[in-house]
Amino acid sequence: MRLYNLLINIIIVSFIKCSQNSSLFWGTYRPNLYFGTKTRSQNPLLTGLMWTSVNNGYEKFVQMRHECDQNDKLDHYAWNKHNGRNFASQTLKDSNHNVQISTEFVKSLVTGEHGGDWSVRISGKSLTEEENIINVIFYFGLDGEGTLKLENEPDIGGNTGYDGPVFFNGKTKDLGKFTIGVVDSGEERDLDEIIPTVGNVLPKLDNTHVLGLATAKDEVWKVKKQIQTKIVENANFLHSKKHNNPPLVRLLVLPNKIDSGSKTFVVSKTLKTPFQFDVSFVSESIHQENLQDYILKKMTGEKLTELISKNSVKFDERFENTFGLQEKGYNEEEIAFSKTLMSNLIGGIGYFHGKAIVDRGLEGFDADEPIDFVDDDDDDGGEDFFDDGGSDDYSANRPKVDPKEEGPFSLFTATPSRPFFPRGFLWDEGFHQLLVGSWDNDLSLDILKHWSDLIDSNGWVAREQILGDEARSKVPKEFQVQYPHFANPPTLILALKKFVERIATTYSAEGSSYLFESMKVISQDDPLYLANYHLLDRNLADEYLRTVYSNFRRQYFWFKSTQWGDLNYSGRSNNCKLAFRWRGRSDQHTLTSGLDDYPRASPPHAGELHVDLLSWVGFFAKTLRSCAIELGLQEDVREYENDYKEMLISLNELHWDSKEEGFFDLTIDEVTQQSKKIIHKGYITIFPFLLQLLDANDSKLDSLLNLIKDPKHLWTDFGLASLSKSDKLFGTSENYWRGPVWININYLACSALHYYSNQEGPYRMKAMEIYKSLRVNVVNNVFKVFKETGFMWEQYSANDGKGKRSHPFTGWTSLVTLIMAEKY
Ligand code: 6A9
Repeated sequence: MRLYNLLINIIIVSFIKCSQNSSLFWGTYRPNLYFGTKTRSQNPLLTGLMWTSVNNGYEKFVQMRHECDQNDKLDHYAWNKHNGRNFASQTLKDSNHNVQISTEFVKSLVTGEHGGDWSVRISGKSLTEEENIINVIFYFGLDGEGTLKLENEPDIGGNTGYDGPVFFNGKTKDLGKFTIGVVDSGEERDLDEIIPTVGNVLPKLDNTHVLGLATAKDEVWKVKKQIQTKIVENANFLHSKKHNNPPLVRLLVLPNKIDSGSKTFVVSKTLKTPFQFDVSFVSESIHQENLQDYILKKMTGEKLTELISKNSVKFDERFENTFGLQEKGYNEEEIAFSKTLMSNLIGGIGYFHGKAIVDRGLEGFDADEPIDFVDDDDDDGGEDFFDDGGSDDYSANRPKVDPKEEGPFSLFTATPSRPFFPRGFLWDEGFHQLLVGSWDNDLSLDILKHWSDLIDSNGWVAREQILGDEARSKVPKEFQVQYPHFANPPTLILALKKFVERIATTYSAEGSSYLFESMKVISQDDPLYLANYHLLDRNLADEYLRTVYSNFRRQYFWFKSTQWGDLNYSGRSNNCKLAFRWRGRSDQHTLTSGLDDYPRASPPHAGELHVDLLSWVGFFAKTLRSCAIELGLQEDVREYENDYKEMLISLNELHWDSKEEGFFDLTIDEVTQQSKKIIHKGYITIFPFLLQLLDANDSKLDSLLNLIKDPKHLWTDFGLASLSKSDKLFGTSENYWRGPVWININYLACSALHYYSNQEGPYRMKAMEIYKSLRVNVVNNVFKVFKETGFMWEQYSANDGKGKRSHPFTGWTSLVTLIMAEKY
């Protein structure tokens, strides 16, 4: 009998598991595009959106929007709501083409095996009184095996196009059989009436035009060029027929030609504002009825309007239940802003598959001597971080250059910035998952699992995940190679820590009743249910934890065995056993630390010790300890406790300076050969505080609080500055981490201040006061700049609070939502 129950349980669990995964099969996983979807599979079906205006001349026409690009100068583009599973709505304001586009995506979670059905509504309106004519293109392509076919009678002439909806059917291993429909749902177009035509050879503008291309595997992402070429060729061809100089609008139309063996279909519409049409994908596996009917009756038009508004209301309710911003007194505009922050982090999630480039030529070499990058000292003080091309040159004695392809690997991850860095970054991701996980536990676990699978057998994981050609196309050659002896802060354990805390709250007396009660009233395909799946059974939670734990443990030992610091220099405390040094430094940069140009010892020295790295590894030990407790691994617990104790000793004895009252890096003086501190007050000075490694009674906490709240040092009206305003290097050179305010570190500061203001101790009230004003400063400034510019930014000026560098930067800047909600 028990065996029977067990069996049933296994079947149920694996069934739910399957729908759990399949609810993440489809998504807006091409964050580098203004809009695009993708399946999480190795032969994905990709879709994408493009638009341009056609009545403003040829020069404007060729500025066709596709990939997010700062040079497009969109006034604004952002997801207003995105729940990560089945609903996403975005607005894109493009005054250069005088149009505002909306993309509203809805997915059914009645999933079957192939990820369910979805629809996206594309709509547009003019930004002025005048109406406008926009060419909108939607394409879908198979990257790999499978077939795709147009179901409408083909347009033999090539220029008439299709009146009414167009349908395609296809079949792949991962998707089974499916149908795609493109259906008008807005007003009639009437363009053929208002735009003069001469002769009947010219394309009908009220019709939809379809091009089929035989794209090769992994080439669908390059399709824009081909499309543009085809349109221009067609325009030239039509023009050559000399129809009394018809207007450009009549000529710039996609030809209706279908290559044999087409893998990509491009659907083009010339539309008068306001316009609206729907694209829908339905999977045969979950339907009995005719799929075209199903698309027309259930997935588009009024039905879709209903689905969108229902999901939108649900999103709002869940957002308030999760973050309680209304209850905290925020107004509607502030709450909408905060939804935008979170939605863009989630809308920045992508799925990447492909090879990485790794140079293992140096592995094992760096036993005692650093093989450091050498700067070519051409610091020109320019704004552009990437100007400093010299920082990646190796010194002449570099033993071997041996970059090789590895993989393919698959990575599901959020991204820091859609136009600039649409790929995974190790230490950014840990910050991202703080917010993702507080919204959707299981989405975060899925991402964390992908990253933990990338930790190699030595315990290393590359800082930048540049997987496949599409991702690589955005990265200059000299930045593509990853090195297996270079680190990056192990922030993924921030996410792991949060998961362990969620397990603890769920299984505490109040927590469990709350979660389980709320789960009872919703169906099992509700996004909220799927979001909490692994928390509904402690065994399942622990099973997950166990799989990732062993990988992170390996990463922990990798840090200890490769990033150790040399304690055998004179003038260093003999009480100390553990200290650390970032490998891969150059004179001006420590890219590995994540705080790229924060001033360190110059020139670099093999005897350096880095306080931020020691803090990270200490935090790592502390977090793995709590994982090991949850998993009942006593020996591991003791091991982390011993390490942690040693690391605290090193922090205090090596890095603390009682005169300067802060924690600092150490190096070896070239002349005296003595150990000395590198005094640059800033983020590094307060790292043990940021990661909550200090005891609440420690007077060092008081010193650091004084440094933080001092306007001559870190305090600004916009958040904490990365480098003290009194430091001689403040604001100098690239000025990347030499002053500007970064939100990830300000989140850590808020979190630590909140923690210390809730701990008994002499500095409690002081921490509380600072906390309150820091929180208000950070939130108000990011909000203000968002209102003024329409964007979230990579960093904010310490002088005037203005947004700086990449934008939209929707990675860790989105942590402002957690600061508003006071979720730490
Ligand atoms: C080089 C240039 C289009 C720099 O957010 C990602 C990282 C952070 O992890 C790091 O702490 N950013 C911060 O100092 C951006 C780094 C991007 C490097 C990409 C290729 C491509 O130019």
